[in-house]
Amino acid sequence: MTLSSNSVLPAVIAQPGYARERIKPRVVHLGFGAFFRAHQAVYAEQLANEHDSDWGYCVISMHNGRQKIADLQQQDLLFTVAEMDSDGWRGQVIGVVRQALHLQVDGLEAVLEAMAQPEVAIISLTISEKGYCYQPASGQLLSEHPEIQHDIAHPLQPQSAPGLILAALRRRRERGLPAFAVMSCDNMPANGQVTRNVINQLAQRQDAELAAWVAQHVAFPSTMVDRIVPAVTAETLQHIEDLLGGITDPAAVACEPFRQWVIEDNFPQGRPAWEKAGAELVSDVVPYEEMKLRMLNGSHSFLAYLGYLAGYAHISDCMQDEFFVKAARHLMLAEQAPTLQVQGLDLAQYADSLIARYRNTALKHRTWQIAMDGTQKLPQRMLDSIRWHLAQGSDFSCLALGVAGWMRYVGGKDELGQTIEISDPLRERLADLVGNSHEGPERVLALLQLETVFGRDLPMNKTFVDAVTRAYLALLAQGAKTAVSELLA
Ligand code: CS2
Repeated sequence: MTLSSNSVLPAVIAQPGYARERIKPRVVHLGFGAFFRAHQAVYAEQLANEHDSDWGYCVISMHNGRQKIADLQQQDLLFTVAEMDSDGWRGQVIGVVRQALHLQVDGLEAVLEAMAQPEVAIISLTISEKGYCYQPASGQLLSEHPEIQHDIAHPLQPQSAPGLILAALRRRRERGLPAFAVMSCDNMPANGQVTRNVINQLAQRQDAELAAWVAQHVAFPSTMVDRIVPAVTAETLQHIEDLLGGITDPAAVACEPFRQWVIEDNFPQGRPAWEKAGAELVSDVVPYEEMKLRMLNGSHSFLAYLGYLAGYAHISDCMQDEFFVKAARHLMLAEQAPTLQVQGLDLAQYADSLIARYRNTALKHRTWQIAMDGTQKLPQRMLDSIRWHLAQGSDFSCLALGVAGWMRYVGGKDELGQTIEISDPLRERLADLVGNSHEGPERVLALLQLETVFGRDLPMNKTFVDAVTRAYLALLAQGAKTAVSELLA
C-alpha cells in the first residue's frame, strides 16, 4: 500500500498534527527536488505543527520530476522525510504541500494561475545553479541561452524559470495584485542578487514597463541553505518502507539530521515565522553564504573530484583516508577561511562539524553526485577564493589541486581508463575542448578557455595557470590518492 491520509503508520513516525485544510499555498515553490522536501518543507511543517502557521505550498516542477509530482498527487500530497545517522533512521510525514503541478503535464495556464493567486506572497526556488540561465563567472543573465532566447521572443510562453516568474508577475500586475518576493534557495553567492539580475535583465529585453514595475515591487531576498540530502536510491526507499511499517512512499527522501537556513529578512508581502523553526533571519546573508559555499561546498567539490578519481564512491569513503581528511581540513581552514568576511564565528569548530557530518556513513552521498555541474559550481566554490589568494600572494595549492581534479574528471576517463559519465550543462563544449587538446598542459589551457567559468582574468594569470598545471601534472603522474597525500607533506 502507498502512503495516503488514511495510512496507519507506526507510532514513532511523526505525522501532521494540524488540520491540513487550514494550510494555504501561500508559497509557490519551483523545483520539487529532494532538497526542497528535506529542507524548506520541514521548516514549514514544524511551524504548522507547533505554531499554528497556515503557510503551505504549491509545488511546481518545470522539466524534470514528472513522476515525482504524479506520485505526490497519488498520495494526498504527503511525503516522508527520514533523518539518518549511525543511531538509525527517524521518519516524519510532511503535510504542508497543498497543490502540486507539472508544467508539461498540467500546462502553463494552470501553473501561471497558481502563481497569480492573491494569497501567494513568495516564490521560492531550488532549481540548481543551471536553472538561473546565468554566467557563473559574472552573475549576469546568459542571453545566448536557448531558453532565454526563446523567452525574449515569446514572453507569454516561457520555457526558463526566470521567464516563468516574469510571466506570472506580468499577470499579477495586469490584475492589480501585489508582486511576490522571489527567494532563491540554491548554492550561489548572493543568490538573491543573481536572481534579481536574471529576472530584471530578461524583463528589460521583453518589456520596459514590466521591467520598471518589477524593479520597483519585487524583493529578492538571499538565503544560505544547508542540509546534506543524497539522491534517493531504491535502497533509500526500501529503508523508508520498512520504517513506515510496509507502506511505500516513492516521494520520500532521506537526509542528515543537521539543517541550517539563514534568510535575508526582506519580504514586503509577508513571510512565515521561520525563526520559530530555527532559521536565522538577518539583514545580510552574504557572509554566511560565502562561508558555507567555500568551506562546505568547496571541500565537497574537492573531495568529489579527487575522491572519485581515487576510487572513493562516497564522501564517507573519502573520510576513511586520513590524507583526504587532512586535505579537506587544510582546504577549509588554511585556504578558504582566510578569504571570508563572516565575523564572530569559530571557523575551526565549523570545519570540525563539517568533517563530522561528512563521516556519516548512513548518508552514502556519492562523489559522482557532487561532481555534477562543475562548470556551474567552481567559480563560487574555488575560483573566488583563488582570486583572493592571487591578490594576497598567498598559497592555494589545495584549491589548485581541486581545479586540476575537476579538469582530470571532465577529461572523461578515470585512472583505470574507464569512462566517466559527465553530467554538466556544458558537457558538449567540455567534450570538444577535451577532444581537441593533448593530455597534459595543453588540456589545462584548453579548459581555461571557458570564460563563463574562469572569466578573462584567471587564464591570463601566470601564477594561477602554473599552479593548476603543476597540480594537473601531479595527478597524471601519481594519481589522485598519492597527489592528495603528498599535498601537505
Ligand atoms: C553538494 C551540495 O551536490 C553538491 O554540490 O555540495 O548539494 C551540498 O550537499 C549541500 O549544499 C549541503 O547543504
